[in-house]
Amino acid sequence: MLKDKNILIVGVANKHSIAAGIAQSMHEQGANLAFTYQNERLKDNVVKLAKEWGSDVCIPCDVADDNEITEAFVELSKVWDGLDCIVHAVGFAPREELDGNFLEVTTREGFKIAHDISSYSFIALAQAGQEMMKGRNGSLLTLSYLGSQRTLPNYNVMGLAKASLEASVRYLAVAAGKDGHRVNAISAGPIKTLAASGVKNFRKMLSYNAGRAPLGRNVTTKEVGNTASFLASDMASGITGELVYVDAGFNVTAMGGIEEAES
Ligand code: NAD
Ligand code: 0WE
Repeated sequence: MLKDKNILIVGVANKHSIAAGIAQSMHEQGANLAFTYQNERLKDNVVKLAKEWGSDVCIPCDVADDNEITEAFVELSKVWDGLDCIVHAVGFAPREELDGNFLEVTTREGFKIAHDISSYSFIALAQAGQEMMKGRNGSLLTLSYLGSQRTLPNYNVMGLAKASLEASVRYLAVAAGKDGHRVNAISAGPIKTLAASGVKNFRKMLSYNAGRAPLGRNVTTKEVGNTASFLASDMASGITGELVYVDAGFNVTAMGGIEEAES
């Protein structure tokens, strides 16, 4: 589905990352892959994984830094003469923001960081990638979560950042549409990744979601990856500005746990 497509994946930390499931699927679909890594600590992980996906293109890029973003595309343009797709699988808020009452734990600085890393960075990558994507009818993809649309305990300021990210998918779809590019997001169900580790009650959240989802289970990074492959492929040439749920159907339900309610 992705033969001869050049795809940059931002957000691999380890083999459990959603970005790793996306890379695995896109590799199987014949894509040429390149990767960025956040810092030196993650470099060896990413280099080793990239090799398994047939890639030796691994470039440092902390998305908090404009110069690193610019420099990453300078490096990428040395190995590829064009780019068909950017996958943005990055999200971060300071840990203290994600534990406790929203009204009590939210700070100006935490709000700023969450929105900068989790939302603005997608726009920054889209801008920096424009030159290499010219004339290729490319696609931009990001990862969101239901906490953008509904409240749940502790997701807090990340919910606001994801709402902002989803709105920017729509604005970017219009802005990049004039060049023939498509912009979409996948809203994934909860998955045990590095970003999820250390989140209070995450195991409980997984079993809560599995118990209430129409499919009666959680999703895998590979399932998210397969949807990413579809959205990046020409099979999805009519889809842009869209949010696709890959969550075993959890988001369409309500009254979960009714069996346990008092009558
Ligand atoms: P992960 O920890 O494997 O990936 C998060 C990535 O963000 C890491 O690779 C990390 O290096 C990168 N990152 C953070 N700050 C960065 C910075 N300043 N510069 C560059 N990279 C930075 O976790 P994941 O769950 O795979 O997260 C990927 C995306 O999926 C995130 O946007 C997350 O919000 C979203 N998501 C996760 C879940 C879940 O339950 N795991 C569900 C829905 C959506
Ligand atoms: O988007 C995410 C992960 C968000 C995240 C997680 C962390 C933990 C470690 C962002 N920043 C940080 N910063 C850290 O220091 N998810 C969808 C997974 C997730 O995270 C939650 C969830 C779910 C689901 C946090 C609280 C409640 C639910």
